[in-house]
Amino acid sequence: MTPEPVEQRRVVVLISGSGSNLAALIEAQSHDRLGGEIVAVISNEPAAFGLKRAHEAGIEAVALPHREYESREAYDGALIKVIERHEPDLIVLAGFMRILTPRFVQRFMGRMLNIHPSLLPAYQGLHTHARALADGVDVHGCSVHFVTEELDGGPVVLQAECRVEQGDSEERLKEKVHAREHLIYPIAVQWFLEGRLKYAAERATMDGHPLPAHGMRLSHDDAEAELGDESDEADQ
Ligand code: NHR
Ligand code: GAR
Repeated sequence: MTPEPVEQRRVVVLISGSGSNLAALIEAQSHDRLGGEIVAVISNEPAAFGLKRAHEAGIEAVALPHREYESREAYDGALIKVIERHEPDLIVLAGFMRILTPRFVQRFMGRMLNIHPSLLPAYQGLHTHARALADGVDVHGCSVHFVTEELDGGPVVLQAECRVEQGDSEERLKEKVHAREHLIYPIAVQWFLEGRLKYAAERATMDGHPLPAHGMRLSHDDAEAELGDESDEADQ
């Protein structure tokens, strides 16, 4: 008997900029560590470098400039149409810089992840590294969370810590956090696509168990051990 062909899980990635997280996801996919296939990359910024990365990887790259729409509602309506053409199982926000309307979020609720450059619930919103430095915190990091209507407020899945060292500049801190983002995002995506990670009753569950409010957390030392002294190739 011929086995049933295995349907690949389908991922659409939304970006606005460099797309280094996208590169980490593409890299994971190329090693069969993503649990699915990136079928399209969409950017609201036509000049985003991430669109080039997608194109070079043979992935459909779509520029959908928000400036050409007269309202957020109109833009999100157009975005929904493009996304639905690709019939995704998961939508991944990877440095996507536009706040999404309630209508958009409701349409894809429970199958949309974001990576945010802080240990949520600390430093929701923008300029997270500068704010962490200004506060003099010892520990900073990043979080993968389900996207809900509440900006950066959806249930957290996975975090990675990063120690803030004396003299760290905003740029240096951003680099350290990026390396951790590139480590944890492909893992969270794989968990979702394998059906282990789910969104249920406004919480994230892993293997059927509700996760704590801050999700699972990779400590600074564990992250360092994982990263070793390999350079972070995705971060260019
Ligand atoms: N949309 C919803 N509904 N919920 C979330 O949790 C979202 C979201 C859209 C994006 C990413 C988020 C982040 O990780 C994200 C999470 C953009 C802004 C913002 O203020 C804030 C948070 C995030 C992304 N954007 C401005 C706006 O008016 C534009 C800023 C710019 O273009 O530079 O949309 O931090
Ligand atoms: C990442 O650090 C991501 O956490 C952050 O933007 C960067 C995108 O980098 N996201 C936000 O700030 C969302 N508001 P990338 O384009 O190289 O992946």
